Amino acid sequence: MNKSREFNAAEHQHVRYNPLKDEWILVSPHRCLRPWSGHSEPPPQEQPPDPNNPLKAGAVRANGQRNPNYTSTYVFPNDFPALLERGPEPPQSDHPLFQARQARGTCRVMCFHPNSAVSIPLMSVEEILSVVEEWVNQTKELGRRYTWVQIFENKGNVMGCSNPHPHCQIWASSFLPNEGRIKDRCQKEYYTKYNKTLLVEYLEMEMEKKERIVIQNTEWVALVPYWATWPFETMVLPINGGPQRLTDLNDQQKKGLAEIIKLLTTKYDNLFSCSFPYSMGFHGAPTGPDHTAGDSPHWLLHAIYLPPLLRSATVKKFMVGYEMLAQSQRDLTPEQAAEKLRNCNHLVHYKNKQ
Ligand code: H2U
Repeated sequence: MNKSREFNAAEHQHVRYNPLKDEWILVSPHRCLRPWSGHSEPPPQEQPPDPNNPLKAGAVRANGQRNPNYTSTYVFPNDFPALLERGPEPPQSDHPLFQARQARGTCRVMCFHPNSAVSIPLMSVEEILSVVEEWVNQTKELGRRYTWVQIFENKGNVMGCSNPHPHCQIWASSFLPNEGRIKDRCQKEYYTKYNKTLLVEYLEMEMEKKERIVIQNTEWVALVPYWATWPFETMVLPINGGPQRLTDLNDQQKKGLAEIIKLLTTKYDNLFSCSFPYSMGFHGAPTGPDHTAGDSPHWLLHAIYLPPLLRSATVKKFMVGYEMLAQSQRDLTPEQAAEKLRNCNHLVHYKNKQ
């Protein structure tokens, strides 16, 4: 260990600022000096696909409806939606401690592929491109009516994913949820203060520093954010043109997004030789009748991957005690996580190795 008093981010405890959320995170890299073999443990046993999975092509769902024999992506209304299109308004209170507002919305499930045995990294770029195109269509359609369209994929039991068929969910709401509201405020404040888009400037600096970049192509960069909270958290950012929403993407950006998603998720799976669990999703400028395209120069569209695994396929990071009661904490630095991911094979998936 470097015993000198000079600060070294890879050795010495410090807190880092997340300007997107106005939050701090405690980084404790000295705890990584605990021995870590770095080897991969055997992956958890994967179950064979359930022939009656309700998300499969041709299967009967919980509400008795039969899915068509779809061959690409397929979107259907969630049979157990958390948000409904209509509902009575809650009574208004004039007391600041008892505020309630109306919440309207709709929830959909989007199957990525008819085959239950595949996941995004095992799909072809063309198949992932169909997913990207459907994400854009859904955002376009729902964004006309709703303020926020949240696309998210929960992958793996450990993330509470209830169904192993490759799919994501789309929840569109009449209100700005907390994450979107805080990011909107922080980016707006930054833009007002510096006359620059926070994430455009951040990406420029990251591309110069190159310390936290995991992989890039001509259109996108995947990096571990300086302020990452989850051990192998990444953000995928567009290099060109500053798209604010998924609906701003041109054909090249859509194709590039499909490519980088495949490469990044292949790295993830290869890191611990397992189907890497995560929650991922997109954040872009708010939508709805109040927000017309191009009116949010403080926003840059980005994807976020939040995976819980820490040391192996079976050792996950818990965000519990200190994290729940004080603030997020990590051991591995974002730079170390980026290096590990950079060094992972992204061309051959471990399941396809000879
Ligand atoms: P998760 O795996 O991320 O939980 O998503 C699966 C969703 O699919 C879940 O929200 C829905 C569940 O409500 N679903 C249906 O809408 N119909 C079904 O027949 C099974 C599951």
